[in-house]
Amino acid sequence: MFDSKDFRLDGKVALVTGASYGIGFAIATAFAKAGAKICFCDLNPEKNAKGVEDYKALGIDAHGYVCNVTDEAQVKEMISKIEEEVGTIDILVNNAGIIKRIPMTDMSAEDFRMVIDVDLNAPFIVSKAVIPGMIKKGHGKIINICSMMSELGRETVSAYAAAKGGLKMLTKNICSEYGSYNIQCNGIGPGYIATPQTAPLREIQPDGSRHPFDQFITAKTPAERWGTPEDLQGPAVFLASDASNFVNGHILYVDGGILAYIGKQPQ
Ligand code: NAP
Ligand code: GCO
Repeated sequence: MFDSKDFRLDGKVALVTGASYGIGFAIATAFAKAGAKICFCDLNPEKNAKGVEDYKALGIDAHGYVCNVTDEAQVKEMISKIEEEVGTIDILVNNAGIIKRIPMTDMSAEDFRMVIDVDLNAPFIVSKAVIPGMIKKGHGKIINICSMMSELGRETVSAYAAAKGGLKMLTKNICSEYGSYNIQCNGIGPGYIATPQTAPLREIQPDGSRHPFDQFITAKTPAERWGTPEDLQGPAVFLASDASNFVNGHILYVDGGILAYIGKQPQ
């Protein structure tokens, strides 16, 4: 029987990686409004401390941790601290991510590996660290932040596309391997969202005109605008809540329609 309380997250412990600002901050804020206790981590201690203050300003008592999610020892230490200080994690969002926009033949193998490390290896490392606790609790929700680049390619983003395509398949594999433990692992594939990560693609040009990529994206998006981090809040709460208990291994694209659209015909 449908109950709107199924969309609530009261008492749940959520960890959102990379959430002192941007998409992670918006998702964690929505989880808090739905009743969850919030833990988040970032690399930069100053940004992390500012994140704690920004949550506080919204009335949210968030627990901030400085942790490099590519480092298995640091991740294990953070998960133990969260278990002691807040409780066993019910909801994990693998959100921390980086991009390097470099043509493939100019890109060093080291840069390629760094992107794969943060965008693909880290979700493996953090998921691996929380799944045993979820199995003990008898339930768990993992949300991997994928991308348009889980489906599409474009110039300069070979490492990012390889990582986000891999993350889509890691999502399906976690679902396959741990679905029988009542763990749901789904992905969210944001469209083009206005955050620091995409700021270079929206820079105003020296002649005052909009960046050509900015114009390209609004033309390619049926909604005719960039997404905002807030556009991801409802979908994330849904995938974190009991309302989605039979949704597993799914990638929910939140893209204003980009993936459905062949693009404008030339005038
Ligand atoms: P953002 O503004 O650049 O924020 C990225 C966050 O990840 C920051 O909090 C950063 O922390 C953290 N981070 C990076 N490397 C880390 C590491 N090794 N360990 C811990 N934290 C780390 O990015 P965003 O635009 O909000 O994107 C968030 C996620 O959505 C990413 O996975 C991104 O690929 C994905 N995404 C973004 C878009 C978009 O259009 N913006 C679209 C689709 C998918 P520090 O500041 O401390 O480094
Ligand atoms: C890029 C962008 C993208 C977006 C996003 C799209 O350079 O094309 O940064 O990759 O950030 O992931 O969904």
